[in-house]
Amino acid sequence: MPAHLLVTGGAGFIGSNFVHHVLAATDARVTVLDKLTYAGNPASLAGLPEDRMRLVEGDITDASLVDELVGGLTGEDDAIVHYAAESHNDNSLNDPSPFLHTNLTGTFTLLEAARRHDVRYHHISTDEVYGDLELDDPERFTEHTPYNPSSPYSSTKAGSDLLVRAWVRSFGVRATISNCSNNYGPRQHVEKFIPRQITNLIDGIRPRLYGEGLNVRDWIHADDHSSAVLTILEKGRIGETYLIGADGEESNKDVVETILRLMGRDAGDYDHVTDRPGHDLRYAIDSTKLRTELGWAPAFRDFEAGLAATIDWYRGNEDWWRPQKAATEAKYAKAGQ
Ligand code: NAD
Ligand code: TDX
Repeated sequence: MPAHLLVTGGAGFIGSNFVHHVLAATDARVTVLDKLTYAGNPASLAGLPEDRMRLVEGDITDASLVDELVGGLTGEDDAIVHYAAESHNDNSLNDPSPFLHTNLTGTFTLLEAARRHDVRYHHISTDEVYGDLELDDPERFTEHTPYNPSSPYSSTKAGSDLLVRAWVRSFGVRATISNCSNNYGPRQHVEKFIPRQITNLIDGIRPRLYGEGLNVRDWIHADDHSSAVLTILEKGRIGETYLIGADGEESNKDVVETILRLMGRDAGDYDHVTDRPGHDLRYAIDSTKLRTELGWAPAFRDFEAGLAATIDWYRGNEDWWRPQKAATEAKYAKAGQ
């Protein structure tokens, strides 16, 4: 059990859910390193115990700051958990440059510090590194699926995973990697699919479906992602990759129709808009290794109940998302989306 974790990107969506989860489930202390980009929000960490959580505003490519923070992880089980990233595919199509800087140079900077100080490192990645599947493909992604990323975002995540593998093999860095499917839950930025549609409906705007909406994503609640990462930190084998998923495949069309129904609207009340260039068709995770080797299982098994709770969260936390909404929609409007 780690005593002290350095969580990069802890003011973002999944990182903040992990910080909440760790503080509730363990006695560990957490230092968050976050640049507070447009996607980082200190309010996501509000109310957490001050004696156990510290937020450091800074860039993961700042080698001297990273060295100082990693040098503070002195316990045998202390660890870096690396969530910080540029995370949105649509943004990566408009301007890939920050994706290379943060996702590649940032990971390199953290790995070098982990190597210098011999600190355990866990790398958070995505199923998008594997490319996409046909709708009727009976196989799902496993740890053995070849890398085949489609977008600037997913290619930089794939590159960062490969850096980790090389640092394990060449320098003996004590690292693990996890590749997770699409997350939903509280505190997700309104640029992402599910929060965008929920907050559109709150604002009286019709949901926007890219293309035909037949693309499939494999949804997992962010809290289940957190419990899986904690399990890997505690029981994972060094050098191994674990896929995280909760058997949550849904087409985008079905998700939009469910959100509309849960929000008391007609299920057909949405618009089709310009498709995403290079849009991956389907992601699907086979998480057998994580479940059988490490004994992990998701707690959120009812997607519709999880969506209903997420809708409630956005209804009850307008102060959190409102400041981002107009600028996000203005960006989409320019792209015809
Ligand atoms: P997010 O965009 O909500 O949060 C990213 C956080 O990283 C923000 O707080 C931001 O301020 C911070 N950050 C960005 N650049 C930084 C830098 N240079 N230095 C320090 N901090 C910086 O992203 P998210 O959706 O929470 O994703 C978190 C991680 O999980 C990413 O690595 C992403 O690839 C991975 N992931 C996401 C999903 C998903 O469904 N969202 C699925 C699988 C994996
Ligand atoms: O308005 C929209 N309409 C729409 O149809 C938006 C914003 C998205 N979509 C579609 C595109 C995707 O098929 O919904 C699906 C989900 O879109 P995003 O929320 O942008 O997620 P995705 O591109 O699947 O990537 C997400 O999951 C994997 C995260 O953003 C990544 O960080 C993670 O690696």
